[in-house]
Amino acid sequence: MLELYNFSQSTCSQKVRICLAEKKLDWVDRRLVSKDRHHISPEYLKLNPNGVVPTLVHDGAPVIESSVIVQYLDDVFPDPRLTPGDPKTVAQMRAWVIFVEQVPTPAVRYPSFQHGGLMQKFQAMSRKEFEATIVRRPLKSRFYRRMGQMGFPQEDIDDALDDIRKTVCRMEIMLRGSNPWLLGEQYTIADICVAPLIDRMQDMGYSGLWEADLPHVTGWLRRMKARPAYTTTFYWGSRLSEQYPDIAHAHGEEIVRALQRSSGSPSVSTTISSAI
Ligand SMILES: N[C@@H](CCC(=O)N[C@@H](CS)C(=O)NCC(=O)O)C(=O)O
Repeated sequence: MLELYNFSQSTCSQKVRICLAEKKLDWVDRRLVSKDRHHISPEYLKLNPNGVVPTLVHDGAPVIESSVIVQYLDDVFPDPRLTPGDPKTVAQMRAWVIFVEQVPTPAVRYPSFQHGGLMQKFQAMSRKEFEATIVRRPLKSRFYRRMGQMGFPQEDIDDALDDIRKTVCRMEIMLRGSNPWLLGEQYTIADICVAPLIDRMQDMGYSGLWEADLPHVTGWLRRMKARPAYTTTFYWGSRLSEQYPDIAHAHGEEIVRALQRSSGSPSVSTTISSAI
């Protein structure tokens, strides 16, 4: 039996849900609610000591870390295969998965918390309640403390958008030529692991980070969204804008600053091999 402990709106959870849907696997949706702190309850911490979602439980055995989970699923349920056959391309895929974990995954959290309605929850708390909540996070206390109850300094948001811009520039290079997917003809874990992050940025009104000058990224996102597994994953309520309709209000100035910063960076002109 497969059980997935997840949040509907968590990008890491969405990554695993896409993979499960692509493989047409039956799974039990153990949906946790962040505001009720299910993910830091003593029972859940026994499954995932990091106090984060997702966690897959396969026949009673927990598997944690979304990138590990999708690779585990591909090992155990190889139909359809989401890993390339050629070891050199597998190495490229793994390098991309690490890049996605290190660069855009943390970056997307900054605007998500700042503009994604999540701040409202923290602003409504007393200082004492806020401290009591964040101190219980095994890995995230520093992130929450930096955010505080009033949000991140603009400099943090600008740095995060710079990292997203670097990501889409790398994707543009990977997609050049006639590649429909990031590693070529085959749709792989490389596509799955970054898709919920780009979807989130679009949902929050940041598609200006790629739409004007990175047409391959725009085409790739369209192809991703056309996949049935994608529609299953993003059921109603799993996008922030569905809960917080005001989220996508103009971020024009932030986007302009990110594009200006990126125009001086070498990312678009580098070759694919140095890009990942
Ligand atoms: N590296 C972990 C990161 C998981 C993660 O940060 N999950 C977020 C949701 S996307 C979470 O559970 N946050 C809980 C919190 O902020 O307290 C993975 O990929 O599974």
